[in-house]
Amino acid sequence: MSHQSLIPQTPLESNEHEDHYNKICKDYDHLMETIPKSNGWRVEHLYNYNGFWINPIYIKANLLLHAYFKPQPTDIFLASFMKSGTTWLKALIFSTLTRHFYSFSDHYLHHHGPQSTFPFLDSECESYPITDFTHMCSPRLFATHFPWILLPESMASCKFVYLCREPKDVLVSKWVFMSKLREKDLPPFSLDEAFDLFCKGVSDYGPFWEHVLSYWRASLESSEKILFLKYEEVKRQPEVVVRRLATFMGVPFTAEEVEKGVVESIVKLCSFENLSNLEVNKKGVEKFGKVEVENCEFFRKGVIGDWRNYLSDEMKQRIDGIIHEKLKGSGLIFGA
Ligand code: PAP
Repeated sequence: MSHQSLIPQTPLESNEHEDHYNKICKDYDHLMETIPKSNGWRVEHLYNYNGFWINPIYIKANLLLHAYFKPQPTDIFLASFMKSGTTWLKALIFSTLTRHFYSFSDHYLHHHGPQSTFPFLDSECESYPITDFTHMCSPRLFATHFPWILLPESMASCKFVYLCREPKDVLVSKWVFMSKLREKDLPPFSLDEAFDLFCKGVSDYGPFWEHVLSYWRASLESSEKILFLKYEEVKRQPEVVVRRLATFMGVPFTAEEVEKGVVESIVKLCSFENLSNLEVNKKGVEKFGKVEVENCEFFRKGVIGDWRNYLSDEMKQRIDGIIHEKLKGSGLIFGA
């Protein structure tokens, strides 16, 4: 037993901890009474916290994240707006980083859902004390849906992979997902309502365009720290993206690995067709804080352009017009 562990925690120290946490709770209660709220997708209301529409649970989580999360310089964060393809990128990043530990014929991902490979920071910080991540090996992988500007400055020295996706596909994917998870005592949530809210910027972690732009601008300022990816480019050239990811994370593929087809094996392992047909992703369940989600909900169609089956021409024009206006001058275009 170390000398340190023989020293009891003094009452003063524990009071200080408690005071600090109580202050956060007070700040949170005050916020809930003062900041604007609007209709939610899964829960009754979203609140406008520093310009972003956030589920109240994650506002509290954000306060706790700022107060207690201790990033390490080697941490790698996967950030995305909901339904941009996070599950896919989790699988690709995890299997790239761990390629020397698992065989492709009997892989971790054959038995565990991709969600399990990255703690979801937003849920892990939901309650006090927040999860202690000190047991995780380096590099630690975390996922978050928080926009760049809602993250503590201490995280800016870490590496981020940001994944975005064409907004009409995001909207449809999110509406289907959130409708399924919607709290049972709430009225049904129509696509028309979801569409209108999305166009007004009101959806979890929205406005969509502010979320994407927050990381886009940060990536322009520090491209060695933030790798900005698009779902559509991963679809088009998965091998190229996997090689970029590996280099970005500091574990580039050797010529021998390339020769042996390791990149192709990773892409195949993580493909929609492969993952969505695994037993674990058909039957398994993942817990995010208090919310349980069946793994199959993270695999719907996995295609580009499914919005055409849901949105009218008029809806397309309205959303395209908004996105065009919001992204004007940023240099960012979707789907390319
Ligand atoms: P999350 O925000 O809840 O984590 P996320 O994984 O980002 O969800 O998005 C899910 C979308 O990615 C789904 O899109 P869809 O509704 O348009 O079908 C899902 O099908 C898609 N997806 C999941 N895994 C893959 C994959 N391996 N390849 C391509 N798309 C995938």
